[in-house]
Amino acid sequence: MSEHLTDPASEGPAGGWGSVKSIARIYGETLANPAVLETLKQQNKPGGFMCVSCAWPKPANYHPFEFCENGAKATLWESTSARCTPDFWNGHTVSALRDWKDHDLEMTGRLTHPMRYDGDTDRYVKVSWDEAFSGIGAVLKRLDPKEVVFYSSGHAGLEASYLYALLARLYGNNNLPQSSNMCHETTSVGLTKVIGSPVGTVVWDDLEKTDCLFFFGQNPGSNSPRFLHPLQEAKQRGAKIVTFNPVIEQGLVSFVNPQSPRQMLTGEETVISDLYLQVQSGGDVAAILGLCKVVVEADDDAKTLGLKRILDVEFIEQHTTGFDRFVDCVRTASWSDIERESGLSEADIRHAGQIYVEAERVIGVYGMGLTQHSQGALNIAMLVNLLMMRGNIGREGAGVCPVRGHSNVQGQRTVGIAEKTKLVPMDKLKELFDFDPPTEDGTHIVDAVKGLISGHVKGFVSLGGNLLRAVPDQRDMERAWSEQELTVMVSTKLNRSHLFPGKAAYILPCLSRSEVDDQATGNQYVSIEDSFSHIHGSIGRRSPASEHLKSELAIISGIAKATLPANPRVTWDDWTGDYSLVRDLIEKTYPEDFAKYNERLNAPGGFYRGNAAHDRIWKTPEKKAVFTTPDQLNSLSFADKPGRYRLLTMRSNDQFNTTIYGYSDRFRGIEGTRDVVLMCAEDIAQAGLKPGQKVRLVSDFEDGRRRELGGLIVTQHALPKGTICSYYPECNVLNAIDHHDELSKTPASKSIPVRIEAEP
Ligand SMILES: Nc1nc2c(c(=O)[nH]1)N[C@H]1C(S)=C(S)[C@@H](COP(=O)(O)OP(=O)(O)OC[C@H]3O[C@@H](n4cnc5c(=O)[nH]c(N)nc54)[C@H](O)[C@@H]3O)O[C@H]1N2
Ligand SMILES: Nc1nc2c(c(=O)[nH]1)N[C@H]1C(S)=C(S)[C@@H](COP(=O)(O)OP(=O)(O)OC[C@H]3O[C@@H](n4cnc5c(=O)[nH]c(N)nc54)[C@H](O)[C@@H]3O)O[C@H]1N2
Ligand SMILES: [Mo]
Repeated sequence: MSEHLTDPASEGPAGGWGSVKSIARIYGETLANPAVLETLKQQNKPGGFMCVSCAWPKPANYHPFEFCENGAKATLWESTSARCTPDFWNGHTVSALRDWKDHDLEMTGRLTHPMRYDGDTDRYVKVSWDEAFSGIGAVLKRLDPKEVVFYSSGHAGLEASYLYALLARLYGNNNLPQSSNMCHETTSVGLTKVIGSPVGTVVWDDLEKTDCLFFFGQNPGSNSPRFLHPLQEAKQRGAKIVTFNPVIEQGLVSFVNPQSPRQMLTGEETVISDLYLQVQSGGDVAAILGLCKVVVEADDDAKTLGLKRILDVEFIEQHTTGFDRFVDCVRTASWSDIERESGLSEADIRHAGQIYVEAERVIGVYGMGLTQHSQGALNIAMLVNLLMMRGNIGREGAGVCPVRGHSNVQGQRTVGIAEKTKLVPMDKLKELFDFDPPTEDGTHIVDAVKGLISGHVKGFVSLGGNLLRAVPDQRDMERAWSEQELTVMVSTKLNRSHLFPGKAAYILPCLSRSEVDDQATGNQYVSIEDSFSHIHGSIGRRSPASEHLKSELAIISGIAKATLPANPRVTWDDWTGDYSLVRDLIEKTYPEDFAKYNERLNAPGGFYRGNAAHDRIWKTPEKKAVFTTPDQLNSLSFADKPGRYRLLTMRSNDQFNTTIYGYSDRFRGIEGTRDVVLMCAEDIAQAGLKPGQKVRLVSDFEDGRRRELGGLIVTQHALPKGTICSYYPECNVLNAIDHHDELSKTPASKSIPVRIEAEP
């Protein structure tokens, strides 16, 4: 495989004028008020608001414009001048809107009023907030708490999230699944198993000191573009970057810094990856095993020659368990098996292994390319194995770095949005609020979807998100969703989950984070936690999109007051009037993480919540970090067979999850449509297809169910043989809810077995 690859279809480097043009296009389409440019300047800085897009950390020494293409688009998208008012529904029925694209639904603009579904006219109609709350409260009081789910997508701040979890527990369940169940749950469960921490160990300082980064299945150019800045700086000081990814992602190839006038004018690019290896989908276990083999061999040589050891023997002996068994497995693994399972050559893996061995401080970065597989947790454990061999965890400039998705997805978990009771200090809740918290574990997303499909779940409250569109077995979900007694969606924009209303259904429109949140004690701060476990205050300064909007926190309080019996310790009105009181409660519940919370709220760069594994304290049952011996060489749950492909569901830079900004995937050279399936030339020829031809993907789970997605245009792309790609969320009709990571139940969205059928 050649170094410095370029994707032949791509329009050039990440960042650069392409990103400026792309932001300008969204600005034009959303007709955002020019004042939004002032808003963008406040993004991700103390005294400003924290980006609503991804969870990438915010540095203490910020740039004049501390936002990226992705964050700017998210802010513009929220600041649109379009409004989805009650009048919109005069012209449209809910059923008719089901034929609309995700993009067109959100383009209707910001939701302005609380709405209730009216079955007689098949439309949403305006209601007052009081009517909405009392309507919701009446149904919730009637339902058995076990039948109700409180979902959250990782947008809402820590204060609202804490109260949301409290609402569920006071109501009587721990049914608090979250978007991370489809995302980094593999990290929460998998990393905890091996290093005793559910989150990454790297902090900003490590990024500045590292001399090598290994990327596995994370795409910073599209999904966390501000990451490109420290990557560029790392390259400029001579650090090496090695990437394992089936797709050539432009952000990992080269970058022109839009904040550098010189680079913008000269078009000078920074090459990001020194070596880019197109591992096949699901092939990382074998690829990493190969890297470990190189390390062991180099260590053997060093021992023979009496040189400094390559293994960090002291770390391994003092801090880990399971090494001997693992190293036996490494020694016995054959290169031919490794080549077959990874899709890479021994020579390429040796090259990458050599870079690893020569680097003093290595960071292992990963994303959905590792987590969303049937053996996603094994993928992560393998990466941790590799890092631990040379003591690259809990040391300056080194560590494991999962890159989180939603801006506060990690933080919501920190403050109690968790379905597992063992993750929550229930005794503290009992003491603070004088009630008996429910003791039974609640539902994970997979259980919630199954509960919906089987009819056991009868009510669903969603704090943000678009669950119906984000999960597998979407066709079943559509039917099941609308059979519920109650659906409540706290949302900013219209989406597909609103179009299958339950018997009682409400859309509750909320403020976005960049907007003024005026309560009894004035404009309120909220806070969020980034991927590096730093907590940041955030305050909105823009006028709200509608005078009828409420904050997420106020909406939760409204539902709670209408549903729960009075409790003198539970003072919803006071909390809504002053969010610092909620921060006091968070501090009382989690004193170690949140000491002096209100005082430290606006510390530049955020305040660090700490992470034991970062200090080499291992909160595993063994009190050691654990080497994992793989019992399979890939992360799949199915075997290859003729005509079966591994479908990888992908994101473009022109979407944020189910929010589709537009149809320009400029990094991959796909313009004007998302109805494509990417395949390599050899696969196209072997299947007897032609580029441009329309095909249908049919999932190949052998469970007797037909799941299909048609109308996809065969598009030739530089991919490993057998790996094909098509877009998320459209592909969610193809995945099965039982196809998930074995340990954490994260849906395996990156390895869906499919067949291809030509369409007439
Ligand atoms: N613009 C934009 N930004 C986003 C989002 C968005 O949708 N759009 N979503 C947000 C959210 S919630 C999340 S979780 C993150 C997601 O961000 P990422 O973690 O980057 O997620 P993906 O783009 O789904 O997949 C990452 C990469 O994994 C690669 N990959 C797929 N299968 C494999 C495999 O088997 N092995 C390896 N090594 N690589 C593989 C894909 O080619 C892709 O480049 O981004 C957040 N930021
Ligand atoms: N096939 C496949 N499926 C996947 C994935 C994949 O890679 N492939 N990725 C998975 C991942 S990583 C994730 S995180 C999930 C995402 O699943 P979700 O988090 O459920 O989905 P989003 O698309 O992020 O939610 C978008 C909606 O959130 C609402 N919203 C936006 N901002 C706010 C706000 O500030 N407050 C509130 N209350 N609402 C707001 C808007 O109404 C918008 O329509 O999807 C998962 N599903
Ligand atoms: Mo995510």
